[in-house]
Formats: sequence, structure tokens, C-alpha cells
Amino acid sequence: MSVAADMAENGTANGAKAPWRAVVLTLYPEMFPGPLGASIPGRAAADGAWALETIDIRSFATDRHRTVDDIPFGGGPGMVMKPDVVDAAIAVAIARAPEGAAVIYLSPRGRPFDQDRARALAAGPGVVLLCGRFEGVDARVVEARGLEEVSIGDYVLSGGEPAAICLVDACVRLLPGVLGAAESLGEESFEDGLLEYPHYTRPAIWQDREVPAVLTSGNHAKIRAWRRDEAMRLTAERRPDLWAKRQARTQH
Ligand code: 9WO
Repeated sequence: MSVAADMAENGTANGAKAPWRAVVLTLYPEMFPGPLGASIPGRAAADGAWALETIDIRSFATDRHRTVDDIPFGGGPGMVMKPDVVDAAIAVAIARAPEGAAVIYLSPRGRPFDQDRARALAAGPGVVLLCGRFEGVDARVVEARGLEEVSIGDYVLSGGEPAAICLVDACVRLLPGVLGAAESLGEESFEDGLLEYPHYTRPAIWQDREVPAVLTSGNHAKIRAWRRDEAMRLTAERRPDLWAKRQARTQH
């Protein structure tokens, strides 16, 4: 491949695949890598499959008190993150991120994050993640930067950082080569729009509870059918929303 084609394909001049990249804007850089430094994402980063960079929003404060927040217009409790400080931090993050990276603000008001979005983000070059604190970021910077607001669930956290960690974890494990054959995708939750079937291991009897007989039968066609039935039963029962989505998609 030509240098020009490499540059267009992956942003390198030598054909090496540029790692997927997460650039995180936060007032608490010490919260990273946190869980992303262990287990699957930690190993994948060590292997060069992805890279994390944090940017301390406070380093963009301009006064001698290093102020990053101010009182809300209109009154009310709490503080709002200053648009000038956050915007300057975003500019640097975008410059450090790969071209075409999604720029996301983690917010309980965002669009719900799901496995489809994780797949789409993992297929791209990376993400810029803005983690808010206090009551959030001045709305004008969200609008001016066209930030995509994403929620990982209907609850309020102390800040966006744990949500950013969840989002990155969900993406990184989908990157090519990150999961070994043993842990590979395919039958896990959501790959087929279903919750996972229940799992069992030895001993076959534990505290008077037996493993479902079909799983020790050696009949692999029956085992597959049982697992599928369980996955469908659990999904219909616990997650009617996922069940309806799958019915609409597959017309089973
Ligand atoms: C604070 C607050 C206080 C009283 C009433 C409502 C309130 N909402 C918030 C709030 O949303 N604070 C946020 C804290 C501001 C942005 C960063 N923070 C945050 C992000 N909390 N939770 C998230 C989050 C992000 C993604 N998915 C789920 C939750």
C-alpha cells in the first residue's frame, strides 16, 4: 500500500494500524485508567490495540484560582462548568484525537447507549469523551461543538467519568483481536438481541441444587435449543423492550 493510501486508511505512513483512541476530558484524571487498566482492556492497551489519553480540564482555566465553574444564570443550586474553559479543552482533545472520532458528552439526558452504538464506535477511529461535574456543562458549548449526548442508564452519577469508563470498556472489547477464541463474541448477551442463557459449572450438585439435566445429556442439539429457549424466555420476561425490538427486527 502507498504511503498516501496508508495515511488515508489509518493515519500512518508505514501501514501499521493506528490504535483506536479514547481522549477523555475530566477534572479527575486520577480516575483513569482505573478499571480500563486491568483485565481485557488493560491487556488490549498493553498490546497496542487501543490507547487512552486524559486531558485535565482544569489546565484550561485562565485565572489565578484556576476556576472551572460558576453560578447558574437564573439562580438555583449548584455550579455550571464554564463554556470558555470546556471549549478550550475540547479543541485540544479534538486535535489529539484521530480524524473522524465521535465527540461525546456523557450525560443522563443523552441518548441511551447500547450494543449497536458500541459496535459503531468500535468500528470508527476512536472517541473524545467529555465528563461533566457539578450540575453539568454550559449548554452553549454542547450546541456550539455539536456534542453528541450519550447516557449509559437512567441514574445520576457524581460525574461523567464512570460512564466514560463503561463506554470505553464496551467498545474496546469489540476491537479486532482483543477477545481470544475462548472469550469470543457470538453467543453473549445482545449479539442476537437476547439476554444470555444461564450458566453452570461443577459440581453437578451444589447445596442440593442440580444442574438442568439437558446440560449433562451430551446431546448438543438439545443443549443449543434449551439455551435459546431460556434466552428468549428471560428476554421476554425481564426486558419486554429488547424483546419487542428483536421481534420487529427479525419477525421470528
Ligand atoms: C445533577 C442534578 C442535581 C439535581 C437534580 C438533577 C440533577 N442532574 C444532575 C446531573 O445531571 N449532574 C451531572 C453529573 C452533570 C453532568 C455529569 N454528571 C453526570 C453524568 N451524572 N450522571 C451522568 C451520567 C452520564 C451518562 N449516563 C448516565 C449518567
